[in-house]
This record gives sequence, structure tokens and C-alpha cells, in this order.
Amino acid sequence: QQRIFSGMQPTSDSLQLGNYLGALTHWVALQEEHDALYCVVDLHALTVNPDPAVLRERTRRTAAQYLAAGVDPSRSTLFVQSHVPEHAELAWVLSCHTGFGEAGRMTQFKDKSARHGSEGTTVGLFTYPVLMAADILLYDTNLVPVGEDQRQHLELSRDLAQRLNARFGKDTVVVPEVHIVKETAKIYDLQDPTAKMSKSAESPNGLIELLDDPKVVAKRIRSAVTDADREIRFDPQAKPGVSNLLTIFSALSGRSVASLEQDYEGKGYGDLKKDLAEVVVGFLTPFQARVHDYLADPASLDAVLADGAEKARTIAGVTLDRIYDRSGLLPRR
Ligand code: AQP
Repeated sequence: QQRIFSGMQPTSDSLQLGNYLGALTHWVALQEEHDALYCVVDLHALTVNPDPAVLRERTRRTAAQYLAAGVDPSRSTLFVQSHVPEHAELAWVLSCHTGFGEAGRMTQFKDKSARHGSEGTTVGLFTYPVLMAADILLYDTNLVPVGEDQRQHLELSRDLAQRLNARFGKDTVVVPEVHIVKETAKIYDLQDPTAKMSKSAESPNGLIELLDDPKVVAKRIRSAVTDADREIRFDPQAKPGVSNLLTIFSALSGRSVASLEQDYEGKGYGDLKKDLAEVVVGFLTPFQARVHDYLADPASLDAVLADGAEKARTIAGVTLDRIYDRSGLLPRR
């Protein structure tokens, strides 16, 4: 069986619809046929210096959202990154194989550091993609399901894997492949349909958070930016706002974009938005109820995570020992 690994940062109380459509729904589908590990990457969230109590709460909330989306702990290994110390240990080794200029070329770092300013930008934000490579390589991962924004980081993981294999022997680590589903690779902000929807968006108005009040979500969809034209047609270049709404509609309803275009021929943007709001709220309402059930029983949630960490460590330990050994570190006795 092919091995899958992916994770999300607990950087917000709620995941957003882009996280769900770009990654989480694919995780759920892939767990059927693969050996999957899904992680709440809390060490990554430290890069933006969160409040400690808030981070702890968000870590549980993120795990609860994975479960509510359908990640099944009897099929997949679900765990918290900091519970498996090998992630941080391998990140150090990989950072010694990463060029300074190479890390500096990461566009997410350039964007985020521009937002935080040079004093607000931590070294952790700079080395973030190296920790991500460690997350992936530790599990001899074959496939990494993510959204389009992670493509460049995945390329770095592949480069690092190839570098390790060239230096220490070709079976040192598995070179991972990226798994990006074209249709939902990038969900856009409702108010700025040229920017990706993001947990840390400056304004919440373009964002659909999975745990938002459904009334607020419906209102945000009704106020989504479209264009002056009246035609409901999928054309991301000319009509980014309408195309984004069609993508979301199609992904959540299972109806193809072509059939939606046909059904809405001659109708107005208001009709499309009203129906889409219903579809989104219809999805969110039971989802939120499931999240609240998981959060109402933190002891069981923590037990699932502890079990996942134990399983993950048995794989991670073997990989780390192999890489330490090939790097020339003296074995501990
Ligand atoms: N808008 C999006 N469309 C499709 N996929 C998306 N992803 C994120 N936004 C979209 C995918 O969701 C996963 C989340 O990864 P992350 O938590 O490491 O953070 P991120 O990629 O930086 O996502 P956010 O929501 O923008 O978080 P913040 O604001 O914390 O940086 C990844 O698979 C990502 O591709």
C-alpha cells in the first residue's frame, strides 16, 4: 500500500473551506486505499508565536474537524506533530542540506515575511518548509495530498529527498509525489477572487470558516464579488468570482460545473448565490454538530491522538535512525 502524509496548521479556531475542498476531502477519500497519516502540525503554528492557551485549544479543534470531515482513526493514523519528536530532529538534519538561497526563494515565506516585517519574521517561518520536508520524509511517504499553494514546498521536499539519496545511498528516503486535485486546487477569497482563501486573511468577509455561524456564511456568499456582466459561466480568467462560486458549488454538491452552467443559463447571480448558500449551509450544519460532539469529549479525543502518536513514532523512529546513521552520527547505546 502506498503511504500518504498530510497536515494542517492549528492557526485558527476553524479551518476554512479552501482547506476542506483543497485537501481534507481528498484525505478522506484516499484513506480507503492507502496507508494514511494525518497530522495537526502544531510546531508549524509556533512560527507565528501564538498565545499558548489558544494554540492548545486550536490543536484539539483542528483534530476534531479532521474527524468530523471523515478521517477515520481506525483506518488512518491521526496525531499531533509535537507528540512525535522525530519531526524536529529530522528537520535539523535537513536544514543542514538546504541552501540558504534555496529557502529564501520560497514564495510563501516572501509573502508572509512581507506581511510580518523583518522584526516580526521569525527564523522558524524561514525554515518552515524544511520542517515540512521532515514531516513527509519521516514516513517514507509516497503521496502528499495538498492544495496548489503547497506545490513549491513539495518540490523542496523532493529535492531534499533526492539530495539525501545522492549523498547517502538511493534507498535512504522515499522521494514523495505531490497529489493536487486540479478542480479544487485553489479556492479563492470571496471578496478578492484573485487571492487564495486563507485562515489568516486580513478581512474575514471573503472567508468561509467551517465553524462560522451558517447565517454569517450565507451572507458572505450573497455578498461575494462577481462582475458587471450577467452570464453564469466558468471562466477563471475573465470571471474569477463567478468561477470560484461554481467550483465551490460543484465540489460540495457533486454536480459538474458544466451541468451547473446549463441549469443557471438565463438566471442571475442572485439565484446562484442563494442556492449555493443553501448547499454550503446544508454541508456546514451537520459538520458543526459532529465537531461539537468531538470537542465535548476531550478525553476521548486526546486518547485518539495519543494512539496515533504511538503508531507514528514506530515508523518515524526507524527512518530517523537510518538517516542519523548514514549521516555519521554515533549510534546511541
Ligand atoms: N484556498 C485554498 N484552496 C485550496 N487548498 C487550500 N489550502 C489552504 N488554502 C487553500 C490547503 O489546505 C492545507 C492547509 O495547510 P496549512 O494549514 O499548512 O496552511 P496554508 O496552506 O498556509 O493554508 P491557510 O488556510 O492559508 O493557513 P494560514 O493562514 O495559517 O497560512 C494545505 O494542503 C493547503 O494547500
